[in-house]
Amino acid sequence: MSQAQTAPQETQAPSGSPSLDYKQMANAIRALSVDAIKKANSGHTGMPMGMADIATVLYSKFLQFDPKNPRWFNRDRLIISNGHGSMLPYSLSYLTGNEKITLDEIKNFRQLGSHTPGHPEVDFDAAIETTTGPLGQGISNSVGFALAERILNAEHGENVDHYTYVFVGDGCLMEGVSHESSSLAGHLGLSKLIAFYDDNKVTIDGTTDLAFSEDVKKRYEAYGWHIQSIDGHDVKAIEDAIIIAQNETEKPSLICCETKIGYGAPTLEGQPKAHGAITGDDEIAGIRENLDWPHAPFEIPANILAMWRSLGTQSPSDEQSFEVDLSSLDEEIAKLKETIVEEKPSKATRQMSGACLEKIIPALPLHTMVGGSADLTGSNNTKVTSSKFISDDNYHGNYINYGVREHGMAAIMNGMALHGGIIPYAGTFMQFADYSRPAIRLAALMEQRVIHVLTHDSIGLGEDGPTHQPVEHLSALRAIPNLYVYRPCDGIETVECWELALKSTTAPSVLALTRQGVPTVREADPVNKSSLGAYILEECEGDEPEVTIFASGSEVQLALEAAEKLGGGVRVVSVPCMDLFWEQDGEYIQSLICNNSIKVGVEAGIRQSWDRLIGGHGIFIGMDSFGASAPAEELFEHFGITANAIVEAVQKRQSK
Ligand SMILES: Cc1ncc(C[n+]2csc(CCOP(=O)(O)OP(=O)(O)O)c2C)c(N)n1
Repeated sequence: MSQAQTAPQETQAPSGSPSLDYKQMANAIRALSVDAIKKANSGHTGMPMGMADIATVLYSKFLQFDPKNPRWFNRDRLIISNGHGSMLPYSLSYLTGNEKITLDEIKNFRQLGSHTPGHPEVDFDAAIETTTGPLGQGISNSVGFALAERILNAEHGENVDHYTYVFVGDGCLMEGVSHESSSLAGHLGLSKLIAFYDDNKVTIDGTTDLAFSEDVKKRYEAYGWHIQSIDGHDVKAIEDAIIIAQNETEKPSLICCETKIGYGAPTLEGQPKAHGAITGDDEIAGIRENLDWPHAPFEIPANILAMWRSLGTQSPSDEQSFEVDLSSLDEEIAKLKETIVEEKPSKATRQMSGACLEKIIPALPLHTMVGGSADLTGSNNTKVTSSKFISDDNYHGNYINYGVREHGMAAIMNGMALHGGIIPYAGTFMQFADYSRPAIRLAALMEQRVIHVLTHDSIGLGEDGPTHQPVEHLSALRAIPNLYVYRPCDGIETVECWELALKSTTAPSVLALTRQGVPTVREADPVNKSSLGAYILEECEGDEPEVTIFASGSEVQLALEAAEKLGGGVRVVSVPCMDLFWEQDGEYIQSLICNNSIKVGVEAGIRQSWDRLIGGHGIFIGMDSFGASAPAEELFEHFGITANAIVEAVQKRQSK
């Protein structure tokens, strides 16, 4: 570390504010990070020490934020994609006077119940914009933030007009999801997205040349980004680069910042070993000496703290609300249900979903629902007549061509939901949810209203074959906590499930929809029965059922057929959403599952999530292998998912 790098670089701040010593301000981040990680005896010291100068310049000279109002809608967003460096944002929140991240929180880093968990977990009050840690997600979220900002700006002008900044490391840029989302960001010309690449040439296993030899700058240039390269410890260079990124390009910006991981550490600076927790007493003493930081652990000198506390702006007290407005939803839902009951269509639930969107979307303000598809628009039925495409020269729209980028799409949707003011929804085939699963999981963890329209939900898609036929997916998706998996059986349930997904403000939803036609089985009913998760669709004769057939989606019609063939003692329960069913009160749950009837579960997927409903002794009619390529009806016969198969299995059990 050269002397020049430790020398204070001061500038004159506006009158009344202290003049800023950027180097010592950055060293405050480094010291807090070292002290918190030493105390927790775990964490990642290298990144906050390497990126501290960039963060200091960004906060001091550019970032639009109000420390007293971290939820200010028009604030700039800063996303920390290399989330292992979580002590960087926590230090920034504390230093700038965020009320939630106190010094005690810094001292409680990584402890149970603290607001300073190991990796950043979305917490708007703490100025943490998104949950990161799985590398590549944050930069992809940032594309969603930047896109949401442009879309809302097209409608609201200067009231929504801010930058999205993102810190990324080598790991993020290696991950495939970042390739997908960065490519789309370039295509859409998201010029208010500015990424700082922590180009320290170090990951965990060693130096990046072990596995990463492409020219990242050329790659991003090819995506349509504006590229700069700077010394990430040079205050002036950082400032100049941000000014250029803001003013001299119409493209998203990648500022490649050459940094030293663990900057200031006597033996570990620049070494892969600096990536993790630096805890050695000698090394830490050496850091204090090198950084000219003689202060005790967790002590920030008053003059340095005053510099940090002078930053930020006061947000306007009369900011308008950008909450989504669903006030006209109920009326549209009621009308849709009436029409379906009258017309009794035998259409695929994906078509009924399309018909539902056709009415709902134009009834809501233009940007309430921003849809899209990973190149399967016509199959997913996600676009409606009133949908307007978003492009690099027109953000005044509500439909995105995501291209064949399922994972990027899901992570971008998370960013849009986190930004606020928009409900993102988009489609692909259910089988390809495997590609987007990491982002779906994060939406659930972050409690974000993101809606995945997953069509072609079983062997019922037919001839495309086992590569495209989901088998384990329904159970696998149900396994994600706080994700609501809806599998409606007809048009009415489809509308009800859309209503529930749209009103679900603290969870993402999956709508599992058929490719093949299904009959309308529900009668006129103003009540949203799907909200119970499972409900009696057809009651048995007598007080107690002899047989209860639980079924979801396209298999509900088979359950009804089987019940008719079996005669009076059969109750049919439709199960549009298991997750919701298990949230009902105990009495209701017991009323459906605690009786002596023979229990049958029917779903063209694996048994895994059904045992809790039907018990270990229940009969399951479904899949236990991959599917096959053939017309759908033949496949249902071939795999034994038919009304007759249900009847036979029940009769066999009854005869025992
Ligand atoms: C998807 C994913 N894979 C693996 C990891 C584990 N991991 C955390 S940091 C890291 C290396 C990241 O290197 P870089 O981005 O260069 O960070 P730096 O070493 O500069 O801090 C890895 C492999 C992870 N967090 N996420």
